[in-house]
Amino acid sequence: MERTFLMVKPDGVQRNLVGEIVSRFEKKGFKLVGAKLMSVDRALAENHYAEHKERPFFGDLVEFITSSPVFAMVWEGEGVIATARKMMGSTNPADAAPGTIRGDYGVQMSQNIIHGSDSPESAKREINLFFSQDEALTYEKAVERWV
Ligand code: RTP
Ligand code: MG
Repeated sequence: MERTFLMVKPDGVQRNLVGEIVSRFEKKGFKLVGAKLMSVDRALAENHYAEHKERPFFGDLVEFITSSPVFAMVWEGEGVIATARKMMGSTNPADAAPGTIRGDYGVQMSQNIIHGSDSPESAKREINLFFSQDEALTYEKAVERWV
């Protein structure tokens, strides 16, 4: 079954949005298979955002993501990578549709509350970067029969 890496960024944790965000993905019908509150060190941040290394905002992005704890998660379900991105909304909260996480709670590009993997390749890479094998679980949920 498909898996994705989602992370409530420091602004989302500080603003008490962890529960709200977890709730949205639970209610949608996805399965939480891994989660932890953690600090991101510089090496992990630079590795995670390596694709943006040459961009002018890279330094600020690394500074921001290491500034305060994040809530890292692995979610499982049919089409979860693309659907989670839709539920998050556009990168810039100013452009994100109401009803999406960024559309409902964000104002600025640099504080857009949540990260989500953008492809199967990045999902695999990011899950392995943030979670050890035994931290992402495999288990049955009775409710799956009803979703
Ligand atoms: P993310 O990786 O955080 O889930 O966001 P995303 O895929 O929607 O956007 P991406 O292009 O991967 O950019 C990563 C993060 O960098 C910040 N950013 N700032 N100032 C700028 O022009 C700019 N562009 C991107 C955003 O915080 C974005 O989430
Ligand atoms: Mg991205």
